[in-house]
Amino acid sequence: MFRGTSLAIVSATLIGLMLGCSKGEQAAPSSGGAPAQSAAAPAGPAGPLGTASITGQIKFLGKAPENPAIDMTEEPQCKAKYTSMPHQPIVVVNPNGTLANVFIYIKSGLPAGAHYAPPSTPVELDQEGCRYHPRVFGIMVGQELAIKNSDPLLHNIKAMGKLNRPFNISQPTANMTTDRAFTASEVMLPFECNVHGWMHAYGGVLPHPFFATTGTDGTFTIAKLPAGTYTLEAWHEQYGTQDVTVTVADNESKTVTLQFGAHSS
Ligand SMILES: [Cu+2]
Repeated sequence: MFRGTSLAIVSATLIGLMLGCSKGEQAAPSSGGAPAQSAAAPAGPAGPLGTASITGQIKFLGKAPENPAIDMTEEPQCKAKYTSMPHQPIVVVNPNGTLANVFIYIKSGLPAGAHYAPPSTPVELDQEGCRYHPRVFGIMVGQELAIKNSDPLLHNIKAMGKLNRPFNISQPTANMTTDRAFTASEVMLPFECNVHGWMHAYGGVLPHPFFATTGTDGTFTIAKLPAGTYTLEAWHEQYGTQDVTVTVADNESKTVTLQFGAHSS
């Protein structure tokens, strides 16, 4: 899955803590005890939500590598959507020096046996301009993934899970949507297009709602956590993973800064 064999030297720093400040931006299932709609959701009491949160930023060290260009000559309808040669969005460094498309999630520390019902809203994975949008995303076990084709041409999406059953779906025309869901946790589950070799996406499938993906400001928020000690993992498709342990109390918000960087050699 990873493109580089040598991972960057990375460091994690706990910068400090801010009290009583929970942004609450993380998508989470309603805490109102809404009934689970998914057949994949096992019966049992709802997993605990809390008042703690972990926020942070993924910083990028060094010089951003140039991403491979995509030759879309064979697909003029996609090529026409770009004013210049598009590149694969593998290493996306934001203007503020942070890294986008990093998936951050609670790897361990939740109460054993805790069950969280997936939200009823699907995650959308769009194929537009012969690229996936988003390239990196999180989804809960049992939550619908709405796979959409916004291009007037054939895409064939292939999910290459090891813990989830692989699938291969042909979408020959525009505005087709196909729904799928996943039965097992898997970080990360790769997707690719059989027609366009440059199309790649990665989904983190989790049994709980405590995950986030960095965007244009490189920040993340994981909210509504029960008090506890957690292992937080950050994943990037080129730079691999790094873990950090964070302890939060009720009503506490801690800030974590992680650093990924281009390896120098
Ligand atoms: Cu395609």
